[in-house]
Amino acid sequence: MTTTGNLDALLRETRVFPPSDEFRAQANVNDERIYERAAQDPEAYWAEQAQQLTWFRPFEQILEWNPPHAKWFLGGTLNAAYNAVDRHRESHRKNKAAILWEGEPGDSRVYTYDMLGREVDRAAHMLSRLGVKKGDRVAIYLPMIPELVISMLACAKIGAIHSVVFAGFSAKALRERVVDCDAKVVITADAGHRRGGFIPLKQNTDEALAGTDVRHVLVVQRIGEASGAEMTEGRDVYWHELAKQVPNTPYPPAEMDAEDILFLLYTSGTTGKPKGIVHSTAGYLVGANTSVRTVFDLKDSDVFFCTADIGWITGHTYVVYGPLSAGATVVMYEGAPDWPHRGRLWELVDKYGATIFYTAPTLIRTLMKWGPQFLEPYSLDSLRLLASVGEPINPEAWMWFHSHIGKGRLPIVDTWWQTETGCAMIAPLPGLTSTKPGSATRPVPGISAKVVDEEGNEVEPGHGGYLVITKPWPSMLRTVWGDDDRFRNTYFGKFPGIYLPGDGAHLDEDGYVWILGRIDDVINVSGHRIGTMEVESALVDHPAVAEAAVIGRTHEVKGQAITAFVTLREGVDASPELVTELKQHVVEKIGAMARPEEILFTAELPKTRSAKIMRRLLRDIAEGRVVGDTTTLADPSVIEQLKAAYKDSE
Ligand code: 7RM
Repeated sequence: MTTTGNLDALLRETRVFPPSDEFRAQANVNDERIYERAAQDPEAYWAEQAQQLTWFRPFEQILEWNPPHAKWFLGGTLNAAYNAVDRHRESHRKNKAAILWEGEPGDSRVYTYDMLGREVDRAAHMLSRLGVKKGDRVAIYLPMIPELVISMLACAKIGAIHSVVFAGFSAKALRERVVDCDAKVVITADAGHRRGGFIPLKQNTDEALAGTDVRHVLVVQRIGEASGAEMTEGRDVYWHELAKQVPNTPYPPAEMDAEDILFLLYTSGTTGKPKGIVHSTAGYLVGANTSVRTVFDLKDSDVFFCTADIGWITGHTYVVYGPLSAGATVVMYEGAPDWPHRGRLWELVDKYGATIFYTAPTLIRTLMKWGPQFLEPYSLDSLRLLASVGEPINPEAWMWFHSHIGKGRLPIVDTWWQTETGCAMIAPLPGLTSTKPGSATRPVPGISAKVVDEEGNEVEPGHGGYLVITKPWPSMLRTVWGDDDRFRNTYFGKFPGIYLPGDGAHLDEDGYVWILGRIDDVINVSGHRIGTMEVESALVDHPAVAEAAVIGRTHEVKGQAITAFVTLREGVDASPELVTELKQHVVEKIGAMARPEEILFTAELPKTRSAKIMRRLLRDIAEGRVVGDTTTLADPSVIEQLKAAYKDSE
């Protein structure tokens, strides 16, 4: 397996940061024996954690494992919205802030648990009025506004399955996701704010839905007339208008089976078609709830600020289900981190007194690029814990986060996990674990992660291999929507009964895990996973393009940037205009985050004899390395041509 060129530098990292006595003393978890206890009997550990939820009917069996299919908490019934909101309305938290929301233009709203609960009830009545029933799919294509959370919880309350589609996705991407899960209703906004401009969400939705079976579109008015949104009679209805037509009464929570599906979330794979990752109600919620209490040390007094968009799994778990199920207060921000100024996030930390701040390495690298002077006006004194997710955090970025945001005193939890795992899997426990900049440290209690070689044998400390999870865990994906074979092959095909995340990892001498990135071709741009095939398909869709290969190359800020190698059809001439047009085409087909950083025209692509494109060689070229093994290459002269083309482009 290839590893990144940074590995040697990474492993020279010798700094170790033990928890402070002060942090340790107050931590939710500060007894080392938790690891051993959980390892000896993981089922008992998870059953104990499950007691933190409110069950309508207690479960009778903890686990049924028919690899690769797991069922957790069998016989139990519950409701996710009841656990995230209503149970707090019946407690001392009734009038506690659940959501502190800030809009991009600076408008703000506060929802207490009681207020949030009333909105969720109203939205559940609205969806029900639109014909949504238990088990139906509802696609949610909204910006980071409170109605996004309300919509998700309203689905959960009814027992409908939500499928949130990131508002940065294009009409085509939305259509594909809506069609795949056969959504009955789509919830969107007239438009969304983005850096002072608008994202035409309703217009995209109209384009996406042409010819589909979607019955209704529920439209939140975020912008108003300036959005230019048009309503289709009989299909579309404004949220605020329907809200007036439904009863202002509690909506009874659907009694869901532990294994009923809570949501789908589409994620890029190595083939063009995104996978609808299926999450269960109880297992997912137990995972989310446990991890906020253990990894994030969440207390009743905390204000949790996770900067991820809810369109990604991090937002699902750490803006919505984790902190709300634990009765915390969350900060939710609609806009870009540098809009209208570079201090925006720190202004929000101070304004709302955020205590836990969770972000991605790409943001930290951007902050590093800007330099620390924009932090000067802010105290950041409310913060007590920092966290990172989405890609490997390089030690320099870790140290910058530690010194400039953490003022040298806050713990940092680097959390490795995936859409498929539901919650953090490899991460420190901040009251116990000594951290090393760049390492996610070790598996959390109840998770058995290992690093294995090609044959599936555990590697010795000091070696690398495939990261695997050897035992089922509550918040694991249950299947891929409509494609159980794909679930089986992708995740359990290599080592039977053992989950393969698709990341490479190195185990150091202390048994700490260092994640090396994807072993397949999925590209990670600023924490957004993008499949090479998705981008290639979008390029080839353009009439000028014959063939395309895209790769992720190391990028200082985004983690990875997309380089596309394109072969044009005969008779088409390469030009700077065409480069612009192709980039725009990808944006239209997939979304702005998939825009290639550079496009190189080439007469040939390097291919194996069985005609598979060798992306590994393209990565070598794009990163200026000595080109690796070319023995399987059909036409070795291609490499020289490509190198010349790449040089010309610089
Ligand atoms: C939560 C999330 C998953 C992929 C995963 C890794 C990479 C995520 C870390 C990380 C190193 C981390 N879900 N990844 N977290 N790599 N250290 N702390 O990002 O489904 O969108 O992506 O992201 O490659 O497989 S995801």
